[in-house]
Amino acid sequence: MRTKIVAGNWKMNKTLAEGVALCKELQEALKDKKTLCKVIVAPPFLHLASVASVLDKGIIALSAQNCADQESGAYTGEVSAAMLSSAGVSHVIIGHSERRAYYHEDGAMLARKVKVALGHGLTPIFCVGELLEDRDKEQHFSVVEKQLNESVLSLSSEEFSRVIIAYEPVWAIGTGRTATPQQAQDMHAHIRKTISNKYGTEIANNCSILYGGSCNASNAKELFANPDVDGGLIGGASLEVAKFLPIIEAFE
Ligand code: 3PY
Repeated sequence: MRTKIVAGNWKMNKTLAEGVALCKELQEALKDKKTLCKVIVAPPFLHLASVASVLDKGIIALSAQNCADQESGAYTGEVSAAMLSSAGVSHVIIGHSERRAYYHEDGAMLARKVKVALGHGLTPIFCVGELLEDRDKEQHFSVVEKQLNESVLSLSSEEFSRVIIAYEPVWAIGTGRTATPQQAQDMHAHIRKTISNKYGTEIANNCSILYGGSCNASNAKELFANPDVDGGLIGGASLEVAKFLPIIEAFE
């Protein structure tokens, strides 16, 4: 049975005090619950060390939203994988479509980020997803396959087995539009097949593939019921416990 996961991507939201308070409230709500999935939160960089000091990692794991593609040195404004690891971070989101689009992160740069993250014991949550025009041209499968090929499919089997994949169709991010459960299942099955072709069925079957893109309390159950959807990477709905908790509880 592969790990089911619900991860909250806070993006650039919450002050430091609000972020720490949100984590404490979420932890309190989860403390005595038997959840069927692993819960991860991904606050902004600035919040990570403070959040780490109040989190019980057995209840909530901590992720960054990005990391540098270099080890260390003269890279003003960057945060390295080693720094994240030293602050108690265990996961890092890499290749979110907002980073690809607004900060021009390409496949080669993302491949370096994945490698550096793995080298410091971090688990990459590697994001893929097509634009609406790709889907309209029926090129969504090939676009996602290319993103995988460019950045994660040249890892060794041992390295790849530590990677989580998140499928986030760009047309569903921040738009209120969600992929239908069938669209999500079809893409997740395609991703798993692509992984299997490269690394074999065992590694493919053990890989958690999350759905992201306007996933919320009202659609999570239907999305997560699909055999190849192993949970969600949640944007806006992770910013309030009342909205995030029902998503965590959506597994049956
Ligand atoms: C969204 O749900 O909008 C996301 O981008 C999650 O990463």
